[in-house]
Amino acid sequence: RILGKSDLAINGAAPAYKQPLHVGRPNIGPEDVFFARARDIMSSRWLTNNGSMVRELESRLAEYLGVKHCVAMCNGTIALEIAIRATGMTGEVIVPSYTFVATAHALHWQGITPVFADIDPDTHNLDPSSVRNAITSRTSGIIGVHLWGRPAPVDDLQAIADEHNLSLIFDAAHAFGCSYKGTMIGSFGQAEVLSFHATKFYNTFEGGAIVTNSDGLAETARLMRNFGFAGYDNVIHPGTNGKMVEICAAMGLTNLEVVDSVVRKNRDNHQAYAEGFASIPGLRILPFDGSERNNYQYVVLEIARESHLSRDDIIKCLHAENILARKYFWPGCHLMEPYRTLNPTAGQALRNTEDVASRVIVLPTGTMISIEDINTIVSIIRTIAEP
Ligand code: T4K
Repeated sequence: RILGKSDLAINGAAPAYKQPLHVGRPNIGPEDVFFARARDIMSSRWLTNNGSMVRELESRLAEYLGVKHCVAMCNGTIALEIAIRATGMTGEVIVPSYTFVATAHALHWQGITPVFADIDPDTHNLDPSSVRNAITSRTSGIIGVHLWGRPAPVDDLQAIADEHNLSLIFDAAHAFGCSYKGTMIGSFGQAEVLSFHATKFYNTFEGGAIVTNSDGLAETARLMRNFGFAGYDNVIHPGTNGKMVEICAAMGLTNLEVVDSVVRKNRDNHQAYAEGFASIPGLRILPFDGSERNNYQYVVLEIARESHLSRDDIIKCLHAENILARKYFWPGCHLMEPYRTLNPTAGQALRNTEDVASRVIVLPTGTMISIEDINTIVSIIRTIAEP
């Protein structure tokens, strides 16, 4: 129990937790169901290369998301790389800097320059006017990110893409099961890219997918995922190895069974955090739009600009208690290498990105966190916040 400052681990007390409380603990479906599928894989002797579990997962996911095609991949980063190539992006592509570095690396890895645009500090998502300012004669596309599972300004970005004849895809790594204006994320832009990494709302151990309503793009993505093979010995396209293995698909099929219960748990956790912080001045939990579908996977605590509290002091204090809160996505990609040196910001200062990245803490949630844990975390932060 944390009653006063002397109960805090940074002041010499025992930590609140003996074992670390992590952000990003995997949400997992019924183990017996998974192991039964694993046994089927063993007896079938079909481990990868477009196996039956991958095909079943693809059709279940496409149906769930209401999108025509789902092409499963080994992870979200390779899926991004393939989507970038399949949509013909070259030269420069505009992305937010306030995202996981994979969004930028997927471009740089392929010799394309990620040009960073700033965010709207209220939504943490791309600011369309900054995107407009970043367009040059070399720009070929835009990658919007639905950060924290909260939709990017889809309509505005589509309008800019149409006006300037640019490709538009979305990094939907955080947004499985979320909606924009009532339509499930997955159908926007030319394609959207999902991540099913262990830490995501929905996981396949590692994994990802390109989802699209375009027959042509889906076909190209399928070719690229498997070295360009169109049948035995017949290579008709450049490609790589982006295939999802059967055991990952087995995990995906199993975890689909608990998607609704994980949303409920995440929503309850989110609400408990929001209520807990409502009475602490200068702190707020970034809200989700209750009229949309959300996965509530990220609990983002924002420290007000004018607050006397320092984000890094709070993190230090939580880590001392074995609560491993994270500074996602500090400091912003443009301040990480190689981008810090290359400085691809089209001359724009990314003030909102740097400001938000210095004031955000992501807190533990998911099926492994209890309401009691949340009350403990809130009371520790309340104690730190007291004068
Ligand atoms: N685009 C965006 C916007 C993304 O956020 C990501 C991935 C991608 C693209 C790329 O998708 P993938 O290629 O990853 O499919 C983690 C994840 O590795 C990464 O997938 C994710 N974003 C990012 C937001 O988080 P780190 O560097 O924070 O990972 P790490 O090892 O520190 O683990 C995070 C936390 O999760 C720790 O507190 C430990 C806990 N954890 C982790 C694993 C793997 C577990 O409890 N169990 C586990 O099995 O990047």
